[in-house]
Amino acid sequence: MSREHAIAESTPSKDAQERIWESFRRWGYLQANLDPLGDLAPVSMPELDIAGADAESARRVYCGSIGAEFMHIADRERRLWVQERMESEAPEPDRARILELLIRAEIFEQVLQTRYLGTKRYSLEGEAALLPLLDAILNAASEQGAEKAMVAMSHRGRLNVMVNIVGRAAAELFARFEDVDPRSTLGSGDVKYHMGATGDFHAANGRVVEMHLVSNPSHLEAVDPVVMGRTRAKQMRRGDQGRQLVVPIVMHGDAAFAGQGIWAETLNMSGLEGFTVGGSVHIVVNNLIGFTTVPRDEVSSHFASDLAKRQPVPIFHVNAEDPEAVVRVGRIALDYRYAFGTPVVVDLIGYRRHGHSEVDDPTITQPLRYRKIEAHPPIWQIYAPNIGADPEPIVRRVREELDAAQEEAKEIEKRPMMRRLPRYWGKFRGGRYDASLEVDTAVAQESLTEIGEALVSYPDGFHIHPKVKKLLDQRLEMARGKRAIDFGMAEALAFGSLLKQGVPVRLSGQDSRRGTFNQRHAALIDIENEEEYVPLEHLAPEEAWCEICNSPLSEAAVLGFEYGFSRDFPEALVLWEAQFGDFANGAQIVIDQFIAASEDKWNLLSGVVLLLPHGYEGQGPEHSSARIERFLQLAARDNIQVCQPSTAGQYFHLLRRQALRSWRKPLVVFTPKGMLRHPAAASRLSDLAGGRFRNVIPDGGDGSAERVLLCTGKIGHELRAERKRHPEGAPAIVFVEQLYPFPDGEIAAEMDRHTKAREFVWVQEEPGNMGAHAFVIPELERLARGRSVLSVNRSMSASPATGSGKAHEMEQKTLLALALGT
Ligand SMILES: Cc1ncc(C[n+]2csc(CCOP(=O)(O)OP(=O)(O)O)c2C)c(N)n1
Repeated sequence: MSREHAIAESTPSKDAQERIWESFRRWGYLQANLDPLGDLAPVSMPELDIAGADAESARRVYCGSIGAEFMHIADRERRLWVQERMESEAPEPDRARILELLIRAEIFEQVLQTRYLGTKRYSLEGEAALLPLLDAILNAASEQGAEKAMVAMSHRGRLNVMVNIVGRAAAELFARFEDVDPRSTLGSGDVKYHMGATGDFHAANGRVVEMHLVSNPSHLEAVDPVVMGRTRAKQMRRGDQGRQLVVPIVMHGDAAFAGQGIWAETLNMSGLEGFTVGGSVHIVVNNLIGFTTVPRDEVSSHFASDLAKRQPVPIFHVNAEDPEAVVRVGRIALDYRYAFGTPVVVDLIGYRRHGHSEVDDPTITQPLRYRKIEAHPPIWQIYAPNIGADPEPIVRRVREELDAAQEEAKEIEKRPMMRRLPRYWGKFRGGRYDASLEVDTAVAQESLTEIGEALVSYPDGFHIHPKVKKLLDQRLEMARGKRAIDFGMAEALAFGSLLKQGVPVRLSGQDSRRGTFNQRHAALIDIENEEEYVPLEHLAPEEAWCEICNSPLSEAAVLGFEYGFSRDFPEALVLWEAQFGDFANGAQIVIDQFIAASEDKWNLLSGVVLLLPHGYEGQGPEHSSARIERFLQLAARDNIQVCQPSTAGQYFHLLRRQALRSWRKPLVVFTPKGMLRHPAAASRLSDLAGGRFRNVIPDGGDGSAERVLLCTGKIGHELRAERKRHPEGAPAIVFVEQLYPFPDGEIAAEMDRHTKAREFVWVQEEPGNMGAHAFVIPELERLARGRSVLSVNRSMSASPATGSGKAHEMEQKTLLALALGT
């Protein structure tokens, strides 16, 4: 071998050096030392079987306690940013602070364990480094100018975080371990590890970051879109700087992160204009177990965090037993969020010292791992000698503090912890309905015409689609009272009039800008250049803001987001639209756990509106029913409103009522499909210029009918049309426009008015086991005072509707014939 050759081998060329480093940047995380217990074995990577000084340097950076996954990010600037941070010297950590937090985390759990033996607390032990991690993230956030952190997390370590990071008093928490006076909470409230909390985080720079830990249900990850919606609302309240000022931080379990689809849906929304919050920080509190299930049964890939790689999001795996690395990663993650406005993931790999909860014995399912864990000391006992510190005085001090807090807890009144609403909720209220809430929802005819004219206008030179032009021409006639108003126009006038009154409007749903049924056309599209013009945004200089967004093809996350948004923008009309009402069941967790129950569980209000296209039109099992029965089953104590407006005018008043009343209750609206433009459902301009939403609309008769048909929605129009063909002894028809809160006074009055009526018949298109039947019949029987109550419906069925158009028609005919006795 020549001398030159030997030199070339011992000092690789720049290119060769670069190739070595590139290998470690790309694959190093797979061989990093990430698991304190060594169960997550490094992956064998031939690409990293390299010797030499460069390889050793690169290995130190990329295969130590931090495994950085970032080479899947296409944007070079972002890769270089991570590379630069990884390859530069780690800043000097505040070791005393780290030790203090590690001790606080562990001693807090130990005190709970000894004082409240047998109570579930979902200990953080084994992942105590979460506290220094959050501390580092929040300190960095404060330096970036954050004044508020919206924090979401599930059960694991929640109580610990509440006290040691969010800033709630330990005494207050201990008081709740003693449970509450049961008389104060019968039928409501929630367990302590689901409740939200607010507090202050005092950053090292002397500033305060307001902490808002969001209330959440047991359903793992369901809170993800909610916290994003809430963050977006809080950011919008703060104007242009909102994304800098409010930062979301979300913690996930490893099993939930890998398994729950709603999180994947939420992540997909992160870069969309209508939904972005300018990036979020995610922490997988990865104890390599989910209840009793080990990683090989919970995730198909090496890391539970792999889902995040669907997007150009960096993932930092870090060994939870190297707290200095943890703190370093926290800072990098937070800074990345601020630099690029995308999500970022920290995968904090530790273990779970006890069972899933403390009453669970994990040695039954993982005997070997738990033998290891039992012999493993708590992290502070490892870290303190490493940094040459004596932990005992700190341990003693923390114990004394907690002992004092427990004494104090005995004096605290044991009432359920219900949330107090922020100041912007001052004008609004929840609770039971009362008539004094009603407001005028009519809009003067001239104003409607003026708004209507603006709604059909677009800039000079805008190339409008001929079909849209025709629709706008029709809308102009509607605005001028020369044509009956259809649902699309009624909605546009409701939105437009609210915006002019200063009420913001936000609507999202699949294809909602145009409208699934071609009925909305909120955005006009120039056919030459696809530029968009939204007339609702150009009504008047001082109008409120308006966002009408096409959503991604998700129900759970989008509805969760809008629910969250509504929670922090009560003065706005916030709507979510399902493509067809059936699809709302994809969001059932959000409906059950947040929309129906959050006032009851947490005293948290929302005025979110669900628009659910509903009606039997022969389109098959999945495009017919928005499952009225499900919403009515969820209804109790005036928790939601369930309505089906049968005319455009009713829809107009209903939307305005929702925004203008001070009562903030979720509103479920069954909206029409085929009836959207049907003359029978159209209204006059004067219907919008006068009156208000009517819960009950009697149709026909002077009170002399012998039969009274009660119904809701489209079937009422069909009954009317059929009745016209058979006028002999025709029954009266009563449209029930609001199903919940059930308008019993108005229905009773209508029943009483029909003194000759022998029977009252509930008529519905849905099978007998669906629709409003089960809810309405007992109510009608109660009000009928002995007169007979019957029903006409499709026969009981497992699926909502037939797949055959012809069968549908036959069924519908039979239904009408039975109802009308023809
Ligand atoms: C949607 C949902 N399914 C099931 C459960 C029941 N459950 C509660 S915790 C848990 C395990 C969670 O494991 P992981 O996400 O890894 O968090 P860890 O408890 O280990 O911190 C399960 C299955 C739940 N709460 N939510």
